Amino acid sequence: MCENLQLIFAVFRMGVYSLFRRLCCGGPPPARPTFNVLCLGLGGSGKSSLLAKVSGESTDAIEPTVGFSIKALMFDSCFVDVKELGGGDNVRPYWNRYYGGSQGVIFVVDSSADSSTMDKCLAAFDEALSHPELDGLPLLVLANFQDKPRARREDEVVNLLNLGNLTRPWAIQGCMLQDKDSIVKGFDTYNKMLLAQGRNTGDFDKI
Ligand SMILES: Nc1nc2c(ncn2[C@@H]2O[C@H](COP(=O)(O)OP(=O)(O)OP(=O)(O)O)[C@@H](O)[C@H]2O)c(=O)[nH]1
Ligand SMILES: [Mg+2]
Repeated sequence: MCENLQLIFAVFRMGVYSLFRRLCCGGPPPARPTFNVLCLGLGGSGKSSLLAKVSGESTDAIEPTVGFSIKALMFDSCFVDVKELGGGDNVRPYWNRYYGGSQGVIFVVDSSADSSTMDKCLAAFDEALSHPELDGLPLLVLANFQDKPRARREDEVVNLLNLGNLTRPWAIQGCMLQDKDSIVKGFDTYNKMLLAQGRNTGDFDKI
């Protein structure tokens, strides 16, 4: 019910934005494709919070995601429908049920996690990325919690996740919940990768 309300609100905002562009800019904006993207990461890595921040929503009372949650994000160049899968130990075994139809993957990492949590993160990352349904899809790693004093830098997370060995297109962005620009920067890079890949849902400016 809450997810439906969020979706309706996002579509309404897109409608208002589209109308505003038509009235003020003397013509329709260029058609934008839509991409279906998965958002993965261990429980508490900050997936829901980062997505809420990009959407301009409050991040004050976010609960652990049970099952999955979908957020429609709107950018100048495209729409990105992000399906976040809860990262708790009792939810991760079911992740692969939700992989079908994805055109990209975002993986959120708590860069400040202790080494045993990082091992768990690497195992979840390797298992997800090696699944046939996610084969070759563009990857964005958000190295979150950069506000924490012991947070690993981007290059350290690159090494920990062995990103250099990947054959798919990938990018990494250090970010923190308190700095929306850092999150948007990650999406700016990622949207260019999605557009270059050319695989989208086939929907263009649905509203
Ligand atoms: N200090 C700090 N706290 C953060 C940051 N990102 C998220 N948090 C906090 O981390 C907690 C967990 O965030 P969530 O967004 O629920 O994490 P999640 O990955 O969606 O977790 P699941 O839904 O259980 O998989 C929340 O209390 C957030 O406020 C960050 O960059 N810095
Ligand atoms: Mg969540």
